[in-house]
Amino acid sequence: MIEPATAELPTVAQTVLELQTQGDALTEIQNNDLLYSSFWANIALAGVAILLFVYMGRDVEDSRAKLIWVATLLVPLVSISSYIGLASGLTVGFLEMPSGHALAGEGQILSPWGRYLTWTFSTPAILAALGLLAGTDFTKLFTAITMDIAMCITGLAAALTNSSVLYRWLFYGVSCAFFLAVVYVLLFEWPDDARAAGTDEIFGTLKNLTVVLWFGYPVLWALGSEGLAILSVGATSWGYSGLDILAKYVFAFLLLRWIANNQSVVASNQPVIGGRSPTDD
Ligand code: RET
Repeated sequence: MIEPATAELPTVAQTVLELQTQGDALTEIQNNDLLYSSFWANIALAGVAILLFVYMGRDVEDSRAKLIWVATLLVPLVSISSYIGLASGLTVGFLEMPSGHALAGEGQILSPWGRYLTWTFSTPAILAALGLLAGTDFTKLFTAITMDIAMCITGLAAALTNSSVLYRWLFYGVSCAFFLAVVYVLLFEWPDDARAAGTDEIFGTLKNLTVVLWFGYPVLWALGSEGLAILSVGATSWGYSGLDILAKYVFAFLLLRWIANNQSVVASNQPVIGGRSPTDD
């Protein structure tokens, strides 16, 4: 009795799934030179960065300096995993865009959603390194990191929502609000902490680099294939890969070089957990 219904189901499911297998994603990625190179440039760079950063940290002895080094090393480690996920098709899907979106009615649009997911791990590592460098307290570190994770998850939601264009932008707006909370901590809370910790010079450089580059991501989202689709899927992907190269590898290199030469400065600060010491006041 139920046979006719169940017999029909696989046909429908198959039709949907056939368009969405990892193999199809891989073929589409490999056929798009711009997209494929944007992934592989980062895999190669992350590999080189991991080796270089391990080497640069070889003489770091102090436990506080080591913690900053591990947080920084996590950035290319997460990145290489993230980009292998994208290049292989594992974390790439196809979406029909809702009406009102520039790509509505153009069939299945490739969505590299794995990016937003893996930022959930890489961006907290960047903020942990920066917060530890500034010698901030647990409350501010917790605030920055949780707001940042919320930004990434709601960014992922914005990219994957395809019921309505309005809801895509609503998630985008919520993600931007979380982002502003992160920017607030970076611009108005941590500089004072860094001054007290004696790390203000390097912190200032890294803070400026971070704030300027991080603003590029929401702008790119809005202009790219997920948003207004002024840029193609491949161009959007290269945009993110370019920002990633500067925001991750240049950032991490500058930080590690400084840490390797100034261990005693960070070592003299009190641990983040447990708040500030009386000497900080
Ligand atoms: C999205 C879209 C929604 C609005 C905002 C975004 C911000 C993303 C940022 C990403 C930073 C990523 C980095 C990755 C390094 O591994 C999600 C694009 C505000 C700021 C630095």
